[in-house]
Parts: sequence; C-alpha cells; structure tokens
Amino acid sequence: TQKKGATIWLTGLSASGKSTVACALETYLLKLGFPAYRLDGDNVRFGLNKDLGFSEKDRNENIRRISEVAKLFADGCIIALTSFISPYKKDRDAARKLHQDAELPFVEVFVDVPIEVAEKRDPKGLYKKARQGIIKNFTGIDDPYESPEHPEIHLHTDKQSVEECVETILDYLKNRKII
Ligand code: GGZ
Repeated sequence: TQKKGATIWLTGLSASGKSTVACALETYLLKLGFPAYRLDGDNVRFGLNKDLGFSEKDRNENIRRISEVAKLFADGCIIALTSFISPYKKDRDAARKLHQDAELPFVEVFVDVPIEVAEKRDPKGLYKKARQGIIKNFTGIDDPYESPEHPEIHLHTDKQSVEECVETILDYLKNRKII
C-alpha cells in the first residue's frame, strides 16, 4: 500500500551541505520506490518566489510559501525534500505546525557545520563577497541563523560523509514508518 507523504525539512547555513544531502537522499528514496521531490533555491527562488529577496520579511515569505508547497506534495503522498537556509525558528515552527495540523509527518534536519568550515568551502564565492561587503545581509556573516533546538535529526557535515548523513535520515524514516 502507498504510504503517506512527508516533508523532510533541511535547514542550515549556505554551503552546509543541504542540497548535497537532499540530492543523495532523493536518489536513494527513488531507488527504493518512494516518490520524492526536491524543492530548493534553483526551482523555487527562480520561479514561484522570484519576487523575493533576502530581507527578513522576504525570507519569512519565502519559507511560508515553501512550507505550503511542501505540504501539498506530502498530502499527495510524495516525500518533499526542502533545502533552504530557513534561518528563523518561527518560520520553521510554522512549517511544522502546518504539517501537524494536516497530520503529515514533518522531519526537521539540522545540517550543522561550523561557519568557518562553510566559509572555507565557499563553492560560489558568496562568503568572500559578503566579507567584502559586496553582498549585504548574508546569513552567518551579517544576518542571523537561529539553530534548531530540538531537530528530529542533527547532522554534522564536517564529520559525517554524505552516505552517513543519508543513512541517518533513512534509519529515522524507517523507524517512524514513513518509509
Ligand atoms: C544567504 C544568500 C544570500 C544572502 C544569496 N544570505 O549557497 P547558496 O547561495 O546556493 O544558498 C544560498 C541561497 C539562500 O536562499 P534560501 O532560499 O535558502 O534562503 S532563506 O531560507 O533564508 O530564505 C546562497 C544564496 O541563496 N544567497 N544571497 N544574503 N544566502
């Protein structure tokens, strides 16, 4: 029988590894026969949310809309994998509440990495630009990131491999009977 959907909500700094983990997890889920769909900056911020920037208000609205979309996917028996910084606790809690009210599983995954490590990775050179003041309000530099206090899953991407991270999430999903 087809299982219910769920939302796996990855949160963490830029270059923490959210998208990398989401991509690998998606591959595994699909291989196991579970429909999964990834929502990330590339398919949301350039489409549905192209009117939004990075002010606190715009980030709030970005996350609010993504929460609603993820809920729709989950309601359609798909596992939605979201990878957005989602820096504000209030916004993540609202996403959780939205799912709880609809009786859909919501799994918050803290993709944790020390800022120094993220800044060293700097795959797009954005931290450098933020340090130079070319980009303003960059998360972790001159904009806040509120770490989750009680995430369902806490990953450390500076100490765990992508495979270990995926396995941790898969084990959790199996235990919760989501997959
Ligand atoms: C943080 C920014 C910013 C600012 C552009 N602050 O590493 P990336 O490039 O690919 O991921 C970051 C992405 C963040 O978008 P989100 O939708 O995830 O943010 S939020 O959840 O806070 O709404 C980064 C890029 O966009 N980027 N400017 N000022 N990240």
